[in-house]
Amino acid sequence: MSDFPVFPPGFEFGAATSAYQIEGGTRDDGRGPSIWDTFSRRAGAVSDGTSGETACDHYHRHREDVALLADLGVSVYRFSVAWPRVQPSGSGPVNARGLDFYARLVDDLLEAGIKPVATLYHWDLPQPLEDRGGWRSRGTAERFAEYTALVAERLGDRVARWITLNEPWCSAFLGYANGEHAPGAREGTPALAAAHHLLVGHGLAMGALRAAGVREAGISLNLDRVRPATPDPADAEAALRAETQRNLMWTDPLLTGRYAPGEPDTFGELIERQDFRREGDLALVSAPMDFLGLNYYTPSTVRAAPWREPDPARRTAMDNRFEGVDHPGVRHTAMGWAVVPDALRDLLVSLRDRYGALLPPIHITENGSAEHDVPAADGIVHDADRIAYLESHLRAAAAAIADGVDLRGYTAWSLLDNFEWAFGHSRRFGLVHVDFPTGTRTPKASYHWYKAAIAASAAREHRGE
Ligand code: GBH
Repeated sequence: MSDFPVFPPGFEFGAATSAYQIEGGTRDDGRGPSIWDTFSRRAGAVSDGTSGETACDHYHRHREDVALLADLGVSVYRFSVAWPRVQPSGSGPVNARGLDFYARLVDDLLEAGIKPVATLYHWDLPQPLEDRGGWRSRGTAERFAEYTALVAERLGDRVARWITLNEPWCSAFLGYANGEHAPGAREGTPALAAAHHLLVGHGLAMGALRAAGVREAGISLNLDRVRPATPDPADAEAALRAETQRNLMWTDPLLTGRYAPGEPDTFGELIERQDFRREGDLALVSAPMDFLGLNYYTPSTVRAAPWREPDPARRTAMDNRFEGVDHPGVRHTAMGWAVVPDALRDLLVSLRDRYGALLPPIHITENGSAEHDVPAADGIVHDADRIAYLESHLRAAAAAIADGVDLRGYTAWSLLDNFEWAFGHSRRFGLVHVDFPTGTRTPKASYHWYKAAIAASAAREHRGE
């Protein structure tokens, strides 16, 4: 089986999940409500009308899930801590029973020889904080740092690697600009304030992690490989605006301590005031990180779009004169996302080229595909398309390493079919099939493929190749 993608010794293979997408048990042991509990109840917000109320019931079945990870042979597992379990009202004293759950999970992982990687915020903001403005308000960034300190104090001795935020672009723009994610707002300047406060929250949380003695800390960003649809200069400008909104307005402040140069043009008159920015913020935001987490699924091809000036209520921070177009000639996943593994390699190389020595080592913290999975007569999902997706993207990642990119690990999205946000249970990303609502787990063919790829890599390392 020499055909598996080959990585340097020490490369870490893993799998990833997030709290709201798998845990269920949303009312158990004193957990408070999150913005996703509220948003999921809104008519039409989630396409199949489901919510994370039960999800994979991981809150009660985590032992079984750790056993699946152990059998898979991963060396790391990326999960997220639900803030509403730790602080039901988003601030104040800790809810011990909530934190106990993560302590048990971490102990079980360590016992199975799996390194826990904890994400502190994967979109499940406590509802009481949203009621006080959510990420539009700087107070949420401050509360996030307090919550981070509580979690790190309890788990910092056993969790070596920490991720502050997952994909703040999604929290800011899907949450506060186009309303596709919780809390479902469609705003202009407030969405940009949310983006800034997420970065400030990250910086403050980095400080809290350092104070707790954490040595490996970073952030996970969804970065895009952006290409213009045509050679038309208008499309090139549109691509630069997309690049700024998707990538540079995050990576530039985080890695260089400067705001992205094209940002004012990207948002134009949508930024009415910038008084959410304070002196000293950039120093906070650019606190040195030990790694950059990259979530990658698909590239984006964009073209120029007209400035829409209808109803002022519709002037969200998404109306910024570019729009995505299809990427023809390649397979598309069940999300409708184009499968372009070379774009992952190009993205990794472009990060290295833009940031050079300022770029910390990279971990791919999410990559995977939703497919039209149907169990066959033998009960197994024969997901050849997912295997092809994983294999081609792992090869692209290995190629980037050969190009000189310092890439250290890969956590596949996702261990389990789960609650896929606005798509509910209508999209499946798991290596393990989950039957809803029974929760029965059945490894798919891709799980067995990934297990063999990890084993082959370990065997090669053992032989000293
Ligand atoms: C991740 O987000 C999440 O972290 C994870 O929780 C989720 O389950 C997983 O991906 C699968 O969806 O050009 O406007 O169509 C993915 C974030 C960001 C990926 C936007 C697709 C295209 C946006 N997505 N991107 S658009």
